[in-house]
Amino acid sequence: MKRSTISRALQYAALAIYSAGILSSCSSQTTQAEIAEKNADVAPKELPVIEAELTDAPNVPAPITRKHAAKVVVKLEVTEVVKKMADGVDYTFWTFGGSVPGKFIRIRQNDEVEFHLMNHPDSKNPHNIDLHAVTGPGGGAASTFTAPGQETVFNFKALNPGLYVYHCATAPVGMHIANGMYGLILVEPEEGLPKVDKEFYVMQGDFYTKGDFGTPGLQPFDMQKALDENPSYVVFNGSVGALTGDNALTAKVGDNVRMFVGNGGPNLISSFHVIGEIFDKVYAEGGTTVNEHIQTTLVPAGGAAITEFKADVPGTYVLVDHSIFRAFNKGALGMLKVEGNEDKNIYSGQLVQKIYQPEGSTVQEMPQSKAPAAAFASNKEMRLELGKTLYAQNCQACHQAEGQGIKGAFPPLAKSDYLNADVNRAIGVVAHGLEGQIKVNGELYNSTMPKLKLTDEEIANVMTYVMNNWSNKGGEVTPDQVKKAKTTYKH
Ligand code: HEC
Ligand SMILES: [Cu+2]
Repeated sequence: MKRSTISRALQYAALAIYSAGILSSCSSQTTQAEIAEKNADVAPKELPVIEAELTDAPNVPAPITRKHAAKVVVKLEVTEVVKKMADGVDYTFWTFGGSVPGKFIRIRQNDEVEFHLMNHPDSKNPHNIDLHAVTGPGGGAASTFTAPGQETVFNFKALNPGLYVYHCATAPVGMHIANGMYGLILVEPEEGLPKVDKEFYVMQGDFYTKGDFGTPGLQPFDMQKALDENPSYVVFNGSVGALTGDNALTAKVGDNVRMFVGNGGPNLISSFHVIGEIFDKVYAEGGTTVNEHIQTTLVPAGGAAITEFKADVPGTYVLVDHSIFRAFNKGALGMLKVEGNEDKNIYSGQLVQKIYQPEGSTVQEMPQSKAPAAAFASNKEMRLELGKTLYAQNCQACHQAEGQGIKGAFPPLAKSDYLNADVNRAIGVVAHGLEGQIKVNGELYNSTMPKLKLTDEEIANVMTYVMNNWSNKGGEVTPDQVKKAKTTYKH
């Protein structure tokens, strides 16, 4: 606040000097451009014209280094595309630029933007855009109603710095947003943002599908669930797993990491948190107020925040909406993998590990699975098919989409030596739950696997699926085998 007031005062002073004819041969181009800017009413302005670099999440365009305003041309194309929502689950997303969230737009305060909205000829619906960075009716929506195969253009001046959401505002607005029509536009302050080592684009959204979480196939939009604000999916960057496993964000120890975090909604408010980190800085609500030492920051629907922290120690840091069922059961989970040297002063790792078992400790129970009871497999092919869905619904939240697990918390099922050494013992684990220490692929786990109320048939299907994926040893598990294994491995 203070800095920009000072810089503005300096500009006005420069302007006064310029007008008085004292500063006749101004040496810096920057100052001249800024003066031309402030002098807009008097002299016609000649801003340099630049085409904006647009990026797909999690990438962010390069920081702006120019010290003057520009005329920035933004060309954004709307497409309606079928893409992955989760493994085996597809959805028809409506997008600004081909993916969810829409392209990241980066401009500078006082830039003049010439905004082009193109709607692909193959689209089935008209669309428009409301940019929260725009001062004017509808944030641009009033000027950009665009039918398939059409293009509209309007200009705006970026008066306020900050991180802003943009979204479609065509009726039914809720449905356009629910289908993924949102993204972020950053208006850098004139003095720029402090330099950091890594910048990422992360945007949350809630999705409403006819089938519940994990139900395979192309899923249609469910208006009733949207009205009830009861999403089947809550995800970062448009799909379950968009930021996990091979798609995880990466950084090195010592990096200052900045995340531009947005929330498209349409309904939910995000309690954005990174497990194992503290935000050194949060630009609250994407504005200029900086809060320090924040654990969880609230990102409203249609709002944003800029978070920053230094990656002090290596490890996998998990991005979540801390409304935690959304993270572990609806997809709102991402990862930042930090590589580099340990610092035992900051984090020691486990120092002690021993049995603590007071009386009466029991294995937890989980509610009944939602798999259709009628599903019955008569051969291995069907088992694999049904098992895949059962896995997505009952196991994936912990053991992860590719069975890779989460180090230190959930053991891998992929290439698991524990599993492959004795399938019947593993069936016992699925049937009865498990607590106490086990070693999987050289790593110790001492946690609790809940008892899942699955039928023998369901266990046979899910175990067949697990055994035939991720480099496990294959084979078919039958309900009869489950029945026997359950009694052999009872604890
Ligand atoms: C709530 C989290 C959770 C869910 C859901 C879950 N597991 Fe586990 N699972 C665990 C944990 C934790 C362990 C290790 C338990 C321990 O440390 O004693 C484990 C252990 C296992 C093991 C033995 C270790 C290994 O890696 O081979 C198998 C096999 C297994 N789970 C299969 C499944 C299957 C199949 C499902 C779904 C039907 C499932 N689990 C659902 C948390 C879970
Ligand atoms: Cu739209």
